[in-house]
Parts: sequence; C-alpha cells; structure tokens
Amino acid sequence: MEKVILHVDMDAFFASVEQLDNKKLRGKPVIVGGVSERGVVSTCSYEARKYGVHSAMPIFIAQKLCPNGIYLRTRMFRYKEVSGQIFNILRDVTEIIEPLSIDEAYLDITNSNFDNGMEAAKYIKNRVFKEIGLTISVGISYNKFLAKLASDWNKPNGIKIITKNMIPEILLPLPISKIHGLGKKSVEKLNNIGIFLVKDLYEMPKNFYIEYLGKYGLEIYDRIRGIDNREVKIERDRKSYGRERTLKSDTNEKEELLMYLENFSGEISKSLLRDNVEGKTITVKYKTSDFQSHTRSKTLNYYTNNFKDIYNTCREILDNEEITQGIRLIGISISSFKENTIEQLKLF
Ligand code: TTP
Ligand code: MG
Repeated sequence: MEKVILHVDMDAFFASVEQLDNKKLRGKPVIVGGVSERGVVSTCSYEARKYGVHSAMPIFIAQKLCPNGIYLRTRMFRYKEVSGQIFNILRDVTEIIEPLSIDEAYLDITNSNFDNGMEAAKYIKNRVFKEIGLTISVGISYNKFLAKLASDWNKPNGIKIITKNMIPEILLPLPISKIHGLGKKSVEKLNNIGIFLVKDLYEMPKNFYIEYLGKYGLEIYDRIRGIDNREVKIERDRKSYGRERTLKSDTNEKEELLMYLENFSGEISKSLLRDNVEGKTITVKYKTSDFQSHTRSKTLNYYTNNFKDIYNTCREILDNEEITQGIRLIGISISSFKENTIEQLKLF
C-alpha cells in the first residue's frame, strides 16, 4: 500500500515566537541571533527576508542590509517550550513521528484515523494556529523526500501535496539545490559542468551519479525519480509518553489543574492503547510562576494504559502537593514500560 507521509516545519520559528510574545514586533523585520560582533543570524521573520537577510548570515551584514530591523537575542527555553506544544499536537495525529529539529518532523499517517493527508495537514495547521498562534507549513506525499520538498513549496503557512502522477514532471524544472541530500559541494560540482536543473541531472546515465556523487549517488538517482524507501523512524528508545501545557494564566486552583490532568490522562491513554503499550510510573510535572520545575512520580505495582489508573494516580500526586504559588505549566507522563510492549513499539 502507498504510504502517506507528512513533513511539517514551522515558519520562521524563533522569530515567529518573538512576534507571538510581543505584539509590537508583528509585521516587522525581526532578526534573532547572537548579538555579539561575531554573532550570526539564527533566523529572521519573512519581513526581514525581503532585505536578503537569512539564517547563518553574520549579524553585521544583516545590519547593513536591514538597518531598521529589530535584533533580538535567542530565548531557547521559550522555543523549546513552544516546540513541546507543537509536538503534543502532532502526537494526537500519530505516534509515528520522527523529529528532525526543534521545529520540524516527519509523520507517517498511513494507519492513522485520518482519511487522507490533506485532512491531517489541515487539522495540524488549525490546531497549531488556534492553540499556539503560529503558522506551520505542511507537505504531503508518499515518501519522505517528496513530503519535505512539498512543505517548502508554499512557505510560509503553506500546504502542498505531491502525488505519484506528478512525477517526474513537477521535479524537472527545479534547481538541483532543492534535492534534499545533495550537499552544497555537490551542487557546486554539478553546476561547474553545466548541470543546474533536476532536468539536466535526470538525463544523465546511472553511472554518472556514482562517479560524481559517490556512495549517495544512487539514492539521488532514485529520489529524482520519486523513489525513497526510508521509513519514518520513531524517536529511538522512546522512554515515555507525555503531555504538558503552558497555561493561559498562572493558577493555583487545584480544580482547574485537575481538569488538565484529566484531559492529558485521556490523551495519553488513547496513544498507549493505540500503540499497545503499558507503563507503570506516572509523573506529574509543574512549573511555578518563578520558573521553578517540580516533578513528582509514583510507580504502581502493575502495568497500565487505562485512563482511570493514570488519572487517579495523577490526582493523588497533586493532592499531596502544597501549592502556594501560581502554576504556569502542568504536564504528566508515563514511563517504565513493560518489556515486550516497547520491543513491539521499536519494531513497529
Ligand atoms: P528552519 O526551519 O530552517 O528555519 P525557520 O523555521 O526559521 O524558517 P522557515 O522554516 O520558515 O524557512 O530552522 C528552525 C529554527 O532553527 C530557526 O527558527 C532558528 C534555528 N536555526 C538556527 O539557529 N540556525 C540556522 O542556521 C538555522 C537554519 C536554523
Ligand atoms: Mg522552520
């Protein structure tokens, strides 16, 4: 059966988070990166890209191109927090997720509850926008290479599907730099002998790929013919299933916190059931308004993936906590899996 693979990638991620957290930055050229003299740009908003600014460019050059830009230091802890929220949403689509970086992942949704890739893509885009307030670009295809190419197609806030009947025509006019897996050096080498477009490369005999590109040559030969058999690899040695959320406003109302725990327990139980996994250590984590993290765990004497077991344990943990400060983030996770179930998960 043909697979359905999604590649998702946040738009101008660090810069978008800055614009999310500070309304005054919206619609403006925002450049995030090291601010020292030798610092480089981590990323910039699409408004700044119009001036030619891009990732990895020295800040002093960016300042020449875009003197009116707003230059900000990175706030990694915040990007990680938002990244966690994004991956929580992705996990509601499937557990077969391969994270590639803080803002990017492959999903294999072939056996998920979604009828097709477009539906799953819209679901992800809607939730990321409504719950987090950011835009994400999604590519849909029947393999990883084409899904990644597709997510870049209509950036920002893009959605694009590449189907089998579009191959190879859709690929032929692209510059070879668009072929994921072809490094900068290889692109230069090929440019030097007059190969600029996929079309030029497509016409070369198989031997040429091996001679010019070495051991990855044959993969490139396949890819531009729409062939890529790489699996979406789930996070290796996965040790826990979890959910967490930064609250809209800090609270120390236990009733409100319990509502979150109930929701999370339901979501985690559903994922565990789907993957046929059972765990026995349940952890509640929360962050207080002063950013202090607290974690409390309880290990049951049996394995479970049952909603009530998870929720009741969380409630017990929370009941034993004295909460004096406001809480800004709450989450739960389950770990210590039954041996055979996690083996199955790896195989799967
Ligand atoms: P990317 O997804 O490559 O870039 P982006 O999300 O900023 O923009 P877009 O996807 O819309 O083109 O990288 C994700 C984040 O990783 C980015 O926001 C900042 C960080 N990053 C660096 O710190 N240095 C880099 O050289 C790159 C490419 C990214
Ligand atoms: Mg991105």
